[in-house]
Parts: sequence; C-alpha cells; structure tokens
Amino acid sequence: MYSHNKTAMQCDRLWKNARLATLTGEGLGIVDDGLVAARDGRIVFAGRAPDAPSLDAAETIDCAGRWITPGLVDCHTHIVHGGNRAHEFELRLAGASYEEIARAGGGIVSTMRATRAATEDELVASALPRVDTLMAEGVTTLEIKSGYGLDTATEMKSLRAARRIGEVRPLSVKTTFLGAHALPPEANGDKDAYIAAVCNEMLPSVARARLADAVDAFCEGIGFTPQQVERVFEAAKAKGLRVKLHAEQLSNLHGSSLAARYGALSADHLEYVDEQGVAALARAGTVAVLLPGAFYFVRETHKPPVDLLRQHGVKIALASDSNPGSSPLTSLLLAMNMGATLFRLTVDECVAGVTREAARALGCLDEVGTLEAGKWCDLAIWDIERPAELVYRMGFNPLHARVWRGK
Ligand code: DI6
Ligand code: FE
Repeated sequence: MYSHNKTAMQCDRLWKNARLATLTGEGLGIVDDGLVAARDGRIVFAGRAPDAPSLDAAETIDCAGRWITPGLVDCHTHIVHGGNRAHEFELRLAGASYEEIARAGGGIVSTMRATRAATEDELVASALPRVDTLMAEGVTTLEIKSGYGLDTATEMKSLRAARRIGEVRPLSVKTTFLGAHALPPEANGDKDAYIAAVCNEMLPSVARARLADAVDAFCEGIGFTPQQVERVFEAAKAKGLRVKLHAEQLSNLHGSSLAARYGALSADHLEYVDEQGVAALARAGTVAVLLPGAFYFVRETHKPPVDLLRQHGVKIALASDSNPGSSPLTSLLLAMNMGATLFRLTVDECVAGVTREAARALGCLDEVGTLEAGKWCDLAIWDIERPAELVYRMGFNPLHARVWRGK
C-alpha cells in the first residue's frame, strides 16, 4: 500500500538502477543513473534518478544496471493471414523469381485463397504464435494490415482478427486497410473496376465499422498504378483516414511523391526511390519505413538510398514486414541487424527505427515510442552492456522483461 508521505508523488511501479535510452531528441537519449515511474499505465517520470521528484511507489523494481528502451514498435506487418508459402520458397530456390510466381497466380493470391478459407478464429490462432515471437523480443505496439482478403467480407474478417489480437494479448494493435494489395482472380484482370470496389464498397464498409486506423496500397507493376492508388487515397481522405504506401519496392513508379502529396504517414520499402521522391518525403514529413527482411528474402540487390534519406532529413523506421511471401520474419532484432548489415544504418538509427520513428510512422508518437512523462509506460528491459548489442547479434534475444502500460 501507499505510505502517507504527503509530499511524495504517488506511483504504481518504479524501475530504478537502470540505464535508459529515452529516444527523446534526435539520438538515443542515454541516461546513466536512470529511473522510470508509472502510474495508471502511463510514465510519470523517466530520467536521471537525482532529478526525480520524491516518489512513493507501491512496487519498486531494481534493474541492476540493465538497459531500458521504449517498448518496440513493429510498424509494418501482414501478420494475419491463412496458410504459408513454404512451397513457393522451394520454387524460388529452384530458380523462379518473386514476380514470376506472382504473375503465375501464386504469390499474394495464393495467400488470399487460404485467408478466405479460414475463419476469424483460425486467423487469430494462426497469427498468435508469430505475434508472441515478436512480443518475446519486446514489441509492445504492432501494426497489422489486411490485404489477403481482397473482398469486403474477408478484408473485414482479417481486420477484426487483427483487432482481437490486441484484446487477447497485452499489446497495442494498429490496423491498416490494404484492399489495394493485389488483384483477386474474380476481377478478371480489370484493375480499375477492382479499385472502384475498393473505394466505393470495401473502404467505406471498413471505415463504418471503425476497423482501420490507416489505409495502405501497393504501388507497383504487379500491384496498382499511381493513378489507381490516388483514387484509393481520395477515398481514404473522404473518410478522414491517414494513408501509407508500399512504394518503389521493385521499380520506381514515383509512389513516394504521390504519398507525400497526400501527407502520408509513411512510404515503405523504397529500394528504387530517387532524389525527387526523397525530397518530397522530406517536405511532407513522411517517414521512410525500410524493410530489410523483404530485401534479404527476395534477394534484392538495389538498396534504398540511405545517404539521400539522411541528407534530406527524412526520418527512417525499420519494420519486419512479417508476411508469408516476401518476408517470413518475426524478429525486430534481426530486422535491426539486417538494417545495419545490409543498409549500413547506424546503431542509433536502428534503435530509433524500431521505437521513435516506427511510432511516428503509425501516427502515435504522442502516445508511445520514447520514454517521456505522459506516454504509455511501454518498456523493454534488456540484459545488455550497450545498445549496440541489440543490433549486432543474430538470433539471440537479450530481453529481460517487457512492460505494457505499466505492467
Ligand atoms: N510488398 C511486400 O513485400 C508484401 N506485400 C507487398 O505489397 C508481400 C506480400 C506477399 O508476397 O504475400
Ligand atoms: Fe508489406
């Protein structure tokens, strides 16, 4: 129980003897003799112990010098889906390309079939082991896209499954409607007619049921043209929903400039973005979400222009892109390692990319992503000596404890 010290600030839980990476400001915001205090699930103090007000905590946890970062944010996943694509992986090992498989009716459409065949319960049950794996590495906020239904009923079923994951696990879920992900077979090749259905039927139904926090599209030769994406963005705008875009993953269709014109939260992938696109992202404050898992898994060789992003001051996030086709990855620690090894991101960029910048890419930086009074008390507590250990290892998980909303 609380003591009766009237001058002390009451709190529920206090973590002391910690080293903090608060992620406030530009860098990691390192604090040596650090302390975090939570009340009602929110941070009431995070900073140097000598600067803390007098605190009266119901529970005190001695971190014994461990590091605390904000809980990790995976800001781009397709983690809810039926089936898997291990067989296509075998075909790719035998020489087929990702695009060839997609054009031959495999790819996204094969996952669509499995997703349509699954019940909502089955979608939740099959996603949970993947979600649990992310959580075991400290993920406290998770974005989940639809996009394997490609009809109103299955898109809504997928988004309801995504929302339920946030109910059955101590985790914040942000949902994104990705109806414009691929063309379903029943559209008979008519992409414009399908986009009309996305805009006039699917998106309004999803918005009415409040199932999406944002709207995304796949702007690509095997996806949709910038003109088609623009129609989806107009429909999203009409419903007051923020947009994101899969842009410049396999070619440069200038999706980034389009996303920027619509004030997109993020433009994702970006292997083929040019300087004009980068400048547009910078002007709009759109976050560049890099997805090294997909780059690695499809054995892409064209790297996103990280130096240009830096020169123009574009914020960089990193995510798993967890999906059955191009990135069957359920590790943000490995995504960080790949971001550094494959894209030459610095340790600070990697850590910021899965915390502060990932939160910015979801439009929830006012709630999570840094250790600051007023935000949710979402923490990852690590058995490490320096933050670089989060990035340099492969397949080792140094998480000591995970805290979501103060617990
Ligand atoms: N780009 C991707 O990397 C994923 N979706 C997208 O638009 C791939 C999805 C899949 O292959 O199932
Ligand atoms: Fe994706």
